[in-house]
Amino acid sequence: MLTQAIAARSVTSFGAEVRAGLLKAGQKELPSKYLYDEVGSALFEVISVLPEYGLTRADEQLLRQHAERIVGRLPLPVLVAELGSGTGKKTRWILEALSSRQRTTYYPIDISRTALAQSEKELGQIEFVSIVGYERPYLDGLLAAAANRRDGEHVLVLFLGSTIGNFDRPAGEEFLGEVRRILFPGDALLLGTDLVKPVMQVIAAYDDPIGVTAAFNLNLLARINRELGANFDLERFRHEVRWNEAERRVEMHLRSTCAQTVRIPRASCTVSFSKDETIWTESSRKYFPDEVVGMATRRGFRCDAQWIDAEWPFAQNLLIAV
Ligand code: AVJ
Repeated sequence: MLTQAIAARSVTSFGAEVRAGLLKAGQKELPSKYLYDEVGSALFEVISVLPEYGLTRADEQLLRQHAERIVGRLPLPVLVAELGSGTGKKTRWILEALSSRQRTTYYPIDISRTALAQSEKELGQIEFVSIVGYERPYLDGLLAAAANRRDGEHVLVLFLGSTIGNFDRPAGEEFLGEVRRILFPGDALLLGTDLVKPVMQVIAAYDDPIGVTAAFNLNLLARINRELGANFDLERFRHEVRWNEAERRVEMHLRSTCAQTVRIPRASCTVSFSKDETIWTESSRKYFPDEVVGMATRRGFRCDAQWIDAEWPFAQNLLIAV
């Protein structure tokens, strides 16, 4: 078992992005990637087992049920690179199916060292699988992982959990194009996408009755307090969920319950909020199955297969670079 971590090169500063997002004219916003510090990632783990939130269960179930079929359609041998390693739990099914056919190197890519350590712990014991983590942004990490390919070896990229839904639609499609540019014809991308479903079901999934998602959202302000020395009063912000029909996305906001001013010393700024003004913290787009095929096709992939969960509409899309 070869296990090593390759450290980050440069990381854009948290403070600079917080400053830009909160001083922006119009809708204030914060990049959703900052929801996932150690506390936020732990809260997301809880979200993923809530009865109202079926996304992670559907994702994992599809991978468990279809791992053999998925792997059976891949050009072998492959190395595996995963964008956003998370806990590594659902990746197990793919790696186990692969490891009975070939020795496999798995490259989890994540800006969070905790996530890398976790996926290593979860998957480190699988026979014939070696793990090399990259603590880098997705595309930097993918470029580095793909550079390890040997003659005749293909690359399988995993982008699971509908993380693509956090991007704007155009940016999501553009991202597929960027992944494609790193790949060779015949390489594969397994893309998980949450699908359009009744609005009530979506709202309930992001506004659960015991408040885990609210805590997940508010933790972003707590993190700014911890890391940037800010004085957000968490009692004065409320978790809010909106369905944006035009964009087909669910949005998380933090609503200021009164007029207030917050100091953020290590972002060198002071931010004023009017009563009921919101900070937009995350969006999660929902897709039509054909829409995913269209996006992929325009960006140099063909959709080889699509598996859809019957209970919670979610799709695993096996895309092959053409
Ligand atoms: C991890 C991005 C897929 O969009 O559903 C869950 C994050 N936010 N509840 C999603 C999330 C609030 C989640 N993703």
